[in-house]
Amino acid sequence: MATYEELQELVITGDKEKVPGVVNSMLGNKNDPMEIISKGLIGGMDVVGVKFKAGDMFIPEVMASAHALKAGMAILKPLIVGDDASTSFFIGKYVIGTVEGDIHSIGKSIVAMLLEASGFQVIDLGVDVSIAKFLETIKQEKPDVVGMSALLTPTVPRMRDVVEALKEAGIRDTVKIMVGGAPVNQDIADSLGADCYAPEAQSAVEKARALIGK
Ligand code: B1M
Repeated sequence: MATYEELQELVITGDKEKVPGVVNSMLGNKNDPMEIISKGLIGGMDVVGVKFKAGDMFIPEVMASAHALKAGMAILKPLIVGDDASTSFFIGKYVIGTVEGDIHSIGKSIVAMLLEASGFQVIDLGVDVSIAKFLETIKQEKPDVVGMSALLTPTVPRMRDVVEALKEAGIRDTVKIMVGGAPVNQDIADSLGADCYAPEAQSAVEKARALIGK
């Protein structure tokens, strides 16, 4: 029987060919899709992070791990989100992106996926999103919440730039602002002028719902 440890190992070794088979076998064994994500896929990525920091893994290997994780997510996402978002009733609109200068996508995409699963209409701007792009999208789409992700310490100040740009445009109070990502914490979120900080994906959903009173 496939185990979470086995799946973690495939993420760590970047084996994107074998990941779908193991994920499908776990689903066949009635493992919960969210647990497969958190214990298997993210569990493996956590080990990758430790090895990368220690200099035991390098960028091409980390990329391979990211691809392996995505191969698993491709199977699991429809089970969590459903594949016909168009007919769902949205509880609110959420614009999300990774800030300028930062191309880390995995955590942001997981947050986006869970928000969608929870009933939000999510507009995912992707990575390396400029201040102008956030501003323009917020003006056009009038979301209830805008979420910014940063994984690099030097890109965290871009979140403040977006908050300042919203103030300058006179629309700061029309949207709630959530921030997250490994180098962010509650104190930083407060100092940036965000409405909310979420340390991981599930709390991002709970806090987003609270921000819009749902
Ligand atoms: Co990069 N990287 N990376 N990397 N990378 C980190 C972030 C780093 C901590 C590694 C390390 O040194 N230990 C370090 C940053 C140090 C710092 O500044 N604090 C780092 C570095 C330095 C770099 C480069 C500069 C390396 C180089 O080129 N020398 C470079 C930067 C490129 C750039 O962005 N301009 C770089 C590149 C890459 C890859 C491209 C190889 C790859 C990204 C692939 C991709 O995303 N498509 C990569 C990866 C994979 C990592 C690590 C190993 C894993 C990140 C990840 O995906 N984690 C990472 C080490 C680590 O984090 N331990 C590292 C899994 C993911 C599920 O977690 O993203 O934290 P996370 O998301 C969580 C929460 O943070 C939260 O919820 C998510 C799910 O629970 N969350 C939010 C995230 N966003 C949120 C938003 C919210 C709310 C919650 O509201 C809006």
